[in-house]
Amino acid sequence: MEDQERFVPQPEDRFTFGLWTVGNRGRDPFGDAVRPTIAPTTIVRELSRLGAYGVTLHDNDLVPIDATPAERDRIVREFKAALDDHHLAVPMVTVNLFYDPVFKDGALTSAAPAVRRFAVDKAKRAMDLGHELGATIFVLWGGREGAEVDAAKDPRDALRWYRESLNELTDHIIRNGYPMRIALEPKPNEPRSDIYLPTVGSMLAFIQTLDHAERVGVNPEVAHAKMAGLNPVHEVAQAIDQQKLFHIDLNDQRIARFDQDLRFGSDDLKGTFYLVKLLEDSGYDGPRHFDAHPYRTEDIEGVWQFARGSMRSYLAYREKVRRFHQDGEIQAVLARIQKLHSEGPAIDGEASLNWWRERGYAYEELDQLVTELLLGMR
Ligand code: GCO
Ligand code: MN
Ligand code: MN
Repeated sequence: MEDQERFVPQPEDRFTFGLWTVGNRGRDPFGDAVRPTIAPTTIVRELSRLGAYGVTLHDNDLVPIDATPAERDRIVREFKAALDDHHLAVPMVTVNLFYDPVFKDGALTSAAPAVRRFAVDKAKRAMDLGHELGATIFVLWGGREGAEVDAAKDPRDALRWYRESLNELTDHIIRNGYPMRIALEPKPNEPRSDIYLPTVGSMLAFIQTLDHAERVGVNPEVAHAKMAGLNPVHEVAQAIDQQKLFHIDLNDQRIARFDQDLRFGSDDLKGTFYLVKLLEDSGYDGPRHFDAHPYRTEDIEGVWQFARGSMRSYLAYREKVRRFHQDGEIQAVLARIQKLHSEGPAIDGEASLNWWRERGYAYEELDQLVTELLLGMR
């Protein structure tokens, strides 16, 4: 295939973007917006033109929190018309439980029953909206579910409220007959000093305590794992191992920084390669969802460059994975390593252990080949 064609995204590649990603206006804690608002229907048109499969949204990315029922219906109708016109899907929706000041000390884990009630009802309405748009995945990111002052709230209470809320949400799905599953998104901190259930592992353990564990999985994010100092590939692998990878947020992040939301694959080449390799080799067939922000330096043109670049990079990494599997030298080293393990001396006491003590594993050779593959030398 021609180089140009090979990296042109197609709907079957299942690339999706949140309305809030390309729509991000570049606000940060130190400065105001640098870009105008882009209408959701414009985002739909542009993403479709660029070859994306779908778009995702928080309830309030589309419908303002104070919209009347009539306004809500009109907005949803116009949005659906744009989706139809441009053949874009909405595989996932989520709920904003972090922006409204009412959530400043948590939504589903607020100690105030009235706040928890409002949060659960808001999430149910977002599920209804999602179902109306055809979404089968509901992401829950508990950005405000955390603490600065542990004296104020017993974390065991917070977990109990979290569990009760989630049980009510799975009941809502089941009672309405929605073909929908929930994907919990862990993050260690930001905006809270510490967020409850900060890693994929903690989420997976918590899910087992829910009434309908089969309906709940995870939505790991590259940046969140790195913020916790973890290896995102290992986090995602554990989710796959438990058949709980319901969705994924792709972006990039430097270790020990604030939440950067960098363009997918733009910083950590080797880490990204292994992540794409894992997704492709495991047969993950869910959306490849980008949750990142264009740099604050960009105008609208830069926003579309960002979207195009995210998808092109995924395809370029995928191509490298293909080459990895086809590269004679890499495969020969792998075969040697495999042979070493299968044909090395079996368990027969000290003699065999000494043999294994002295053995080299050829991982230097393998790693150099991977490095050269990524540097375009192979
Ligand atoms: C973040 C999160 C969010 C969530 C989104 C979907 O760090 O702010 O990654 O972008 O993914 O709210 O629930
Ligand atoms: Mn994030
Ligand atoms: Mn995310």
